[in-house]
Amino acid sequence: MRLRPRLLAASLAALCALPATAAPPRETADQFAARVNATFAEHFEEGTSAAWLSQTYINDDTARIASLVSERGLGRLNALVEEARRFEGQPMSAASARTLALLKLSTAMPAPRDPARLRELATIATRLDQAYGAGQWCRGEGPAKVCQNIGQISQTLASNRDYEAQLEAWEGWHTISVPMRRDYVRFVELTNEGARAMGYADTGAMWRSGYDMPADTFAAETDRLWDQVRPLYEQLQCYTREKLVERYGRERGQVDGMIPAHLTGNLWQQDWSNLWELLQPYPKAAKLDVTATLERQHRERVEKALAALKDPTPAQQAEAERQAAMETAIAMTRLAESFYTGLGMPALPESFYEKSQFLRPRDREVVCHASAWQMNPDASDVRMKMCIEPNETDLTTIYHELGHIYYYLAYKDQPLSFQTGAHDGFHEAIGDTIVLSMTPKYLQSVGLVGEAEVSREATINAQMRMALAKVAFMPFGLLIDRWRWGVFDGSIPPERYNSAWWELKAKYQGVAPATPRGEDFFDPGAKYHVPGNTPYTRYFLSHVLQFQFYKALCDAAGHTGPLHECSFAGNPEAGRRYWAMMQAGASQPWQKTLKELTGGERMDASAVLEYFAPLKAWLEEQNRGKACGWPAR
Ligand code: X8Z
Ligand code: ZN
Repeated sequence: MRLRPRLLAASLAALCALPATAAPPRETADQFAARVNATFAEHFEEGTSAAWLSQTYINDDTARIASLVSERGLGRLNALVEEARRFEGQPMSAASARTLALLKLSTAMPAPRDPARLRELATIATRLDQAYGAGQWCRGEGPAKVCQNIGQISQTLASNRDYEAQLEAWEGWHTISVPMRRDYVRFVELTNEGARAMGYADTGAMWRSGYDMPADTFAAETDRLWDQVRPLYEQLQCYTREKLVERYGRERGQVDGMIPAHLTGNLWQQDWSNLWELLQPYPKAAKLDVTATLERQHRERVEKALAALKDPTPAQQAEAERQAAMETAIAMTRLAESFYTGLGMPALPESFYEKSQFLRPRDREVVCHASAWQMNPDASDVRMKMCIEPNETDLTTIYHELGHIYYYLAYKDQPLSFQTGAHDGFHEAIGDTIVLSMTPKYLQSVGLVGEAEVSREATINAQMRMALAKVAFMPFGLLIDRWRWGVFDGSIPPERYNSAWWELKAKYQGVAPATPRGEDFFDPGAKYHVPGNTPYTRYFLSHVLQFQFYKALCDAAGHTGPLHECSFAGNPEAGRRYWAMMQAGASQPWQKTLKELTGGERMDASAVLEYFAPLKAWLEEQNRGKACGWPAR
């Protein structure tokens, strides 16, 4: 998350920044901007350390410390924002003006000024975050009680194609958020109070203001981009639905033309890669089973570790398996790192490997949702936090997280207030752009798939593989904040939280629950970014931007031929241009940064459409004669 950690880091640092001392009597605006940066720096590490601990050791003590640090930080931010008003209209450098403009936006959690309500907000936010991290689905009572965590539930959805087993797992995970609802209602009231005190209509309006353009213009931009990609998504939805109908029958394989929520191999229907067996266009052409390779490599490590032990005790056996899991996770991370260093970027500091969390710990609860952290102002301490399993999704997530990490490393010499993405979608797009370069040829070159085959069938297979991750995601990337924008502006009141959620799921994704989901549930809370309060439109934007970045870097690498065939792996010129973009951070409006890389200053999905043109034509052919679409669109 932009880094939700980074964001969090920025906000905490920002906040923690307010010195108790009064401002110098004749401080100029430029001096004030410098003081903002200095106070950010002074309090940066207490914020990141407290947040890191509360996510990697979930308990009441770490919650207390994280809440307290957050409370102080948000209080300091409020004070700085108040002070900044003194400088409105005064002469100052362009950089200072930008620092002051970014100040209010340095948190996603605007806080009330009233100290009691500020404390309440900080406490609720930490509690929601930890509740998600510790979330478990339990059945049975007493000694017969059996619980599953998100990793185990996700594994069922990923690999078990039995209708009932998937439904049970999906419903099971959605029990974890029922108790969050009360806290969330209050959370909304409190952040809205904070947003209004800063001059915004509500928290959603504040979030929409972070894009170097008026908030309303920004909202309209997201509509425009969605209109560009919707026809492609609708073809994919139709094809997938029909395959599910073939597999489960018309009664159970669809709901009013929509895809049943528990049948996509993913808890939130945001990534359909796990349906590969069902959806692969040409089963006989080029195998692209990266997960199978990673699993095999992992099994070999386990066998090797076990072979070294004679008559191991169960404890020794568990230890050997754990060691092998760690080796696998590190090998996957080193592979991702080598893509970046292959572009000419620096190696990760050794401390990254020492301090990151790669596996789910065996002795405590943690937030497993992947994230990347800049722990200190000079980015000498950067970390990743994941619970890595040997599969393709986790591999691409590592490439994604390292995108955040390399952004931190690239902009570390900027003043702290510019040490963030050109906008948050840029931050999310860095690693994903690299994932687009993971073509069958690249995968073969790193030993993850066999001989890369060149044929129309192989192309369509490769395109489908990408589309199940990227195209399937797009409406999901949009709808989370469509829901939150409505929640924050009051058009979705608490008594409609769940029904509005499913209306949006229907409208954008063409996805529906198989069983009734009334207001006794709180299904949005079962998605990390809602209890974690990470804005989500960034991921939608990223899914557009990453194709623009990719195209520009392919051009820089001298690629000719169809866009989807390009990999800029190992190309120093692409690496140089990418790094230069990242170094700018948020020091200038994103439009300028985008122009420097791509030549254009608007976000635009035409590169998405260019990339997927072969698949779109193929899908249209497959869907011919089918009644595509769904009434709730
Ligand atoms: O949250 C993430 C990353 C961390 S920034 C793992 N992503 C979104 C999600 O998982 O919902 C990456 C893609 C979308
Ligand atoms: Zn991310």
